[in-house]
Amino acid sequence: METTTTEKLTSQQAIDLENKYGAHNYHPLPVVLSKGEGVYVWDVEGKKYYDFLSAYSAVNQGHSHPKIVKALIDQASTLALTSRAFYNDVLGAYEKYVTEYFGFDKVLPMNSGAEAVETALKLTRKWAYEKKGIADNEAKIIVCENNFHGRTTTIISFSNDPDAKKNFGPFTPGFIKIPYNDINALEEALKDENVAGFMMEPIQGEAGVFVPDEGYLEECAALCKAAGVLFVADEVQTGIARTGKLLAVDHENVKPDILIVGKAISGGVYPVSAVFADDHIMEVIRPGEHGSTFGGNPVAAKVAMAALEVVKDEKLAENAEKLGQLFRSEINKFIETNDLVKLVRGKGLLNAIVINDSEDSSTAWDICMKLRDNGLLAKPTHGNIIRFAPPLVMTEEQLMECVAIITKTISEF
Ligand code: IF1
Repeated sequence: METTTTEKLTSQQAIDLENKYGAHNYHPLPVVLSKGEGVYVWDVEGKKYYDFLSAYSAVNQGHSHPKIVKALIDQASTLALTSRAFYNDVLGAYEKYVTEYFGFDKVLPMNSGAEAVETALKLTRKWAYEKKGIADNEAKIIVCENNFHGRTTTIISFSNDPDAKKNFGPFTPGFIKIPYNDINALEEALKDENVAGFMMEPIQGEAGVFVPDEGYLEECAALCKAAGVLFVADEVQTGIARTGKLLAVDHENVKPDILIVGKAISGGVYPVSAVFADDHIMEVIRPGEHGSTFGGNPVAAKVAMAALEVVKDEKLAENAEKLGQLFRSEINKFIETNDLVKLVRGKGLLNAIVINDSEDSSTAWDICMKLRDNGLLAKPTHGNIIRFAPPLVMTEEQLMECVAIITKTISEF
């Protein structure tokens, strides 16, 4: 099949190209997208869909938000990349804007979520040696079972997902795993003098949108403070208004010692991530000790400022809170009439339903295939759990239409 990259591809041609020339590191739902705008995406045949995945919560502001795309085009046409070997006229302004926006003294700009998580781990360890006085190479970081923090070798070292770690060893030592949402387990683990930090997701996304008990975050923060251990919140997926507040920790008035954000900080227009901390922590990183070619580049900086302005201007957190309540109440009504859905859970517009079938059944996948036919795109996280996370710009009318599509589709099973 001779296909130049310019002529219009059919869906099958596009799939065949990916299959032949791309690593098979994903198993995508068979739909080939070619356009995105707001809450909608279109496939190459022109069929329109509601996007209920939002690129794993990276396009909270809606696909290709005009204000964010304009920031990208304007800066890319002016000065795209200087590296940090030199200063530029954008980075400092961005660092001021974004540290005030999230309430921290300093930011260390990176690109992907995993890079920001790795940065936070290195920062936590360095702080432990230089400020807490833990013996060299003895620092330990507590993490939660069923975590997802990215795909680098160190990060999968503390994963318990066999698919994420099989045959990628040897692994990085220095991590202690405890059950999620178990404050006693954290209290116990904190007795180890060599603990430097506790890193967690305020809601476990990939595990299946597990929302911890009310007060869990506050108790974690208090125990870490009492133990002289850094509380590290990974808000790569839960941040940027997704759960009905700017950050998921804001539901409990908790300020982590280190905050990690990614994904929607750029509105899905450009890879941007960031690590925030106050001076007494961030000062342990000195010139030449950490960095990245694209970290904090002028395009990333302008795009992120535009994306964060949209969050405030369009009141996305408030909208996510309101529509999330509506979504869960509508699905709960449906659950009373249908035994295929066990429950719905989540916060704001980060929700998931659990299908009443075995973990290894294909029911969740089959439902997502039917949802696709009915004009809504979603994908199972694990086994029998389907995540529902539309862009936060959705209207109540659009949400109700999506609830109708979801309930009608499941009723037909
Ligand atoms: C995939 C989902 C998975 C994250 C949290 C760090 C990262 C992520 C809490 C790393 C990334 C993405 C990765 C993507 C699927 C998606 C995901 F939960 F969001 F659905 F896998 F868990 N911390 N999550 O959720 O950020 O390096 O990807 O920018 O790997 O398939 P990244």
